[in-house]
Amino acid sequence: MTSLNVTRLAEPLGAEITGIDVSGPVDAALIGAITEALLDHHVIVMRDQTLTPEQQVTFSRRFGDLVVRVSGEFLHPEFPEVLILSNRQVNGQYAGATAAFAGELWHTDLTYAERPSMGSMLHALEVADEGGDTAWANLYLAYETLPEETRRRIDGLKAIHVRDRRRNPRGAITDSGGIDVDKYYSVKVTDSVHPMVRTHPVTGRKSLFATPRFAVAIEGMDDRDAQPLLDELFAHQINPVFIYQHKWRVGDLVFWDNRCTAHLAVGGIVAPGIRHLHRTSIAGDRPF
Ligand SMILES: O=C(O)CCC(=O)C(=O)O
Repeated sequence: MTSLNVTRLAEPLGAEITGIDVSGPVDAALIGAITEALLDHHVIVMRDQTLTPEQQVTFSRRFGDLVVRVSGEFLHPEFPEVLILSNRQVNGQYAGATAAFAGELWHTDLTYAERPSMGSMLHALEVADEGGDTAWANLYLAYETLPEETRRRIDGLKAIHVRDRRRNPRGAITDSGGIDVDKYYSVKVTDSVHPMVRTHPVTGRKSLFATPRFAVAIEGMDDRDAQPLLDELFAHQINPVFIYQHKWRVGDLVFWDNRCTAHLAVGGIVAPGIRHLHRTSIAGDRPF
């Protein structure tokens, strides 16, 4: 078994891996060790990587098929599996998705899909001196620390997950960065219904599975009851004791497990800081 140099970064989740290079051929033993670190720490930061978009796609594919986002905006022209996140402006247009389209609300990736992402990777090509952190929350802990009565209340309930922020009471876009929001959401995507308590398909642990970005309602429950319950769960899941906040370094390749975490683009990039990242997302199973 390949052993990795893994150092925990925070109590609730997050670990750093040094001394590996995933740009070229990666053997099955190393993939196995990275998978084990992901299951143990939920967010892993592989330091000092230099990956072309093609190399990131090749490495990400070792963990499953990749998901291409349904709207064409912000996709890499040669490798559409790569979503570009950037605050750089070229001819008055952003060179990639800004936080309004990638992360300014707490979320778990692609839960509006029937089979949400199992995990995603972000590779930092440029980072700002100040601001632009990403925060992750451990949703196993969020579930386990709910009052017993709330746990009992949500066990068996299902939330309705919606891509279109215009249909989300918590989702108003305040700064679209010049993107036509109506056009962006004109791609029709069927809503998905997922259990609010999810069992991780590998570890068997239960986690809270609803975030403010995508979960807008509870199946079969009147909004007068559902919205306060969602508010309570959303407030609970971002207790600082569940969170690791990552300050990016150039070369970081962060891989997180979407089956037990939520994350947020914290924002606050101080001009003239430029933050430019490439993201890939790996297909997952139907939550149960
Ligand atoms: O930009 C960030 O910090 C987070 C991006 C994000 O939420 C995502 O890629 O899903």
